[in-house]
Amino acid sequence: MATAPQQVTTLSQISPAVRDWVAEVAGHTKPDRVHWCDGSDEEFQVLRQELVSDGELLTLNPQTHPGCHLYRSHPSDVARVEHLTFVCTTSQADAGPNNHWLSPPDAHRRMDALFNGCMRGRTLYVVPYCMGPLQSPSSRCGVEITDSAYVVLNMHLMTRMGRPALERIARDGSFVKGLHSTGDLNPERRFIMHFPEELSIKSFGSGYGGNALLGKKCHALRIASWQARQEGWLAEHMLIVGVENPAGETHYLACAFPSACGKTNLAMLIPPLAYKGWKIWTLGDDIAWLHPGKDGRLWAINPESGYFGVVPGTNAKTNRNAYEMIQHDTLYTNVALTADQQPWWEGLESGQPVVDWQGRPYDSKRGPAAHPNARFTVAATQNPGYSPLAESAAGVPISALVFGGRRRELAPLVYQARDWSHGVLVGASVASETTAAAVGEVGVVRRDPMAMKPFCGYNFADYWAHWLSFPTRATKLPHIFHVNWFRRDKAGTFLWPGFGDNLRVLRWIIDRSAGRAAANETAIGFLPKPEDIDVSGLDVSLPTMQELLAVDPALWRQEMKDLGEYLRTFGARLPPKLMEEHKKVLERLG
Ligand code: SAT
Ligand code: MN
Repeated sequence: MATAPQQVTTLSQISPAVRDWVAEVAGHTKPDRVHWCDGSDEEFQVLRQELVSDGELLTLNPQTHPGCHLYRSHPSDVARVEHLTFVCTTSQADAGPNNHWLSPPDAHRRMDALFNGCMRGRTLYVVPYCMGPLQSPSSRCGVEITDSAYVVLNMHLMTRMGRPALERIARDGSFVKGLHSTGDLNPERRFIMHFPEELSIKSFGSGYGGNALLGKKCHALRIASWQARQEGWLAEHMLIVGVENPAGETHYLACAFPSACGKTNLAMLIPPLAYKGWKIWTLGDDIAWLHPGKDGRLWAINPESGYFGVVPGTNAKTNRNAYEMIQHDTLYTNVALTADQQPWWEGLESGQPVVDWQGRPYDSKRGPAAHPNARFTVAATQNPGYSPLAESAAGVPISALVFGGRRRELAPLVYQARDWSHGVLVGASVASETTAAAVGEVGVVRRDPMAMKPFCGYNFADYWAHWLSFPTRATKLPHIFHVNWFRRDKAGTFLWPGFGDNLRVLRWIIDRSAGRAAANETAIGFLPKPEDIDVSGLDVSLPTMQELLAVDPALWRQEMKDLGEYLRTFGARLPPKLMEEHKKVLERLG
């Protein structure tokens, strides 16, 4: 195991800035050992075996689930903690009302006290990583220092981690510094702090997902969104999917939905049986970095190389590819177990839970067997629909951007914004029922503009102004759409089947983008007529389609009023153009 960087690569390939920073952190946190990760499979296996020997990881049934392991996080540490997540900019206004804020000196003081000596008795792992294909000019590197081997295993699967990243950092000259310790997991001593002006992150007291895998939400969204604004691109909470029709024409869509609203399922969609010859190519399931290309289009890369997906609900019917992908070489977090050590979760549709996610004998009175935010971590290459273009340095050209939320009422199945500026308003208006992905009440509708509420590393008002600037940066911008798979009737039943059948809606979106589908012009944008969405073979009646595609002016006036109130909380920094778009919709509603 590499205890010094020159055991990973030659001295000339090591950035002195990385070496000095690691030495400084080690001096402060006082680990017993330092391990520089080379990113090799051997390293992954050794670390995994160490965790198994320590009892931190459980080997799952090797006959049914070869290479699969279960990790149980602390019961108080099972989701992102938005109330403990801060953006620390010199001026509070730069962080905006959408972020918790502390001044950088205050935040550093608080975090440095927590980190002081916190790695005594532990190993400090140095994890150099690259977000995006190693050869892509759009990619950005970082180094995460962590005292959790579980985090290292996740970073190995989720990012391009190890020697090549360390070497690229020496060439790039800059990198994001991410310092992480699980500390004592005391929720009172848990903070996730971002310093976008310094390109650094400090995270203490959690070992879970977006709190601890610093390449993901902390770097690839919060810090990257800040950098993207300065450099003229976009870092978004979007899946990237390619849809190939039977004629062999492929369109790439980037779609933003809040956490746990089906991004992984949409990115890995299985076409309905009647859709012979249609193919779905997954580029990414969570994050997209979008750059204006020389040809005037927006080009997307996925900064990640793995999936950290919600397990409950995954089965051969809802997402066959995801289900098959997680039968081997998968790291499970917080699922239940069957009597023969197979992973089990609600919605699996076979087997019986015997041990719950906390390791206790399963008792239905205590709630679900698997935690509702139980996750799988898996390399993206295990997905049968993984697009070879996910490794392309240039990324893929985007035909349409799609926003959506989880809303039982109001938002129709699909509508198209009138133009880019109106599309920015549509994105800013996204609202969704909260899910188990973050600590807090579940099922409450809240504004989640562009699905970035928990992830935008700066003031939303400036973010919308940045979005509105894109017509000056790119001449062939994609069309913008809004979808809602989650409409329900009065009895609470879903009106739309969702999952694979969402392809029927994507098809209309693609045809609109290609200028070959009709639409009704309404006050909120362009909507398909019921007959424009192919429902052949589906048990969805015409009245249901009419309900799914209805725009009720009274309800929408109320929605626009609420949206106006929300937007005005951003005060004087709000771009006037956004309020003009808002006014235009209200006028059209009459
Ligand atoms: O815990 S994560 O932030 O990585 C997952 C999510 O909330 O999308
Ligand atoms: Mn996400």
